[in-house]
Amino acid sequence: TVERVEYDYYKYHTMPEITKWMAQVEKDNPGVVTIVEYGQTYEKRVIRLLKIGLNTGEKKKAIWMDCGIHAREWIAPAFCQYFVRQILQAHKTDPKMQEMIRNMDFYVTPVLNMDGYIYSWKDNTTRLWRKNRSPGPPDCDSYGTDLNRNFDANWGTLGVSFNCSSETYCGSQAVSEPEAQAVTYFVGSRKDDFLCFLTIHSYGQLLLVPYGHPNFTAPNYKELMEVGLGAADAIRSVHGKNYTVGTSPDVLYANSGSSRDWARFQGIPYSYTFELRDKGTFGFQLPQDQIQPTCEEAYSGALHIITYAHDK
Ligand code: ING
Ligand code: ZN
Repeated sequence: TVERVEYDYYKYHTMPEITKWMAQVEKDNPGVVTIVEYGQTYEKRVIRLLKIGLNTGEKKKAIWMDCGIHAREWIAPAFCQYFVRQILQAHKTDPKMQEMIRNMDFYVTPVLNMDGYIYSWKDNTTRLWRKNRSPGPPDCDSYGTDLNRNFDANWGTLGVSFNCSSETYCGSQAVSEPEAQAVTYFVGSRKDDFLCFLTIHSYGQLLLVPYGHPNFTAPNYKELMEVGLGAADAIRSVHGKNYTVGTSPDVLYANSGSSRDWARFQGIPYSYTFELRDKGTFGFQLPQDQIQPTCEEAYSGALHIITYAHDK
């Protein structure tokens, strides 16, 4: 027998380590976890998610979670991995999680922007890379499109740049980027199944609801706020951290082309952006000793939203 080393969920992991971890999770949980390949990055890496759910033969509802759409936000992939471990652990003992995993499939992408994530691990000068790694228009001397400005939701209107070297470059057209295409096709082709669309970022300690464009209001805006405020209460109860809930124009500034807005426009009712710790002390370079508390509180917030959506 081979002795197995425990995976350390309270460290940041490289892309090869995360890919290996995904394969191990699938192997360790037959009948519950399946790896699904649903696209390719610009640099031709296969984009994978973990599908967590029991095959009951019935039509099931679904939960979406993606992490690492922005390369430098390392706490986000760490959270997706923690989230997967927690729901699998809870599934063994907790009747409520057993019920939810019977009724719903959880689709979790630990790292959506794999090219950017790998680039952010390259050296000290690339650690704060945000965008993907596509080369942009022919006359561009920089790289990368902001994937969270590239979705087909009021694309190219507010809080974006058309300068290809900008951090918020929205791309040459809506959904020009293969990573945004992968999410658009996968979720779009099953949009009636999805109850929740949770997209995980850092930093700022925010829970953002649709829409990023001030001319649009979600039909269930009041409910999104109430559920979001409940999630913020749940988060606060774990380690006392305050998360602010609202639309991005209300909380900070307007933006367009986000995956959260796109998902709500598709009819997915509970669509949220999580901005995890902190509020700027360490920013994107959150120390590893904050991974555990950050994940614990965010788990409690995510579960609040997911449980509400399931029970409704
Ligand atoms: N923030 C998100 C971004 O795409 C956002 C969400 C938008 C926050 C607008 C506030 C205002 O920019 C990060 N950190 O990526
Ligand atoms: Zn982000």
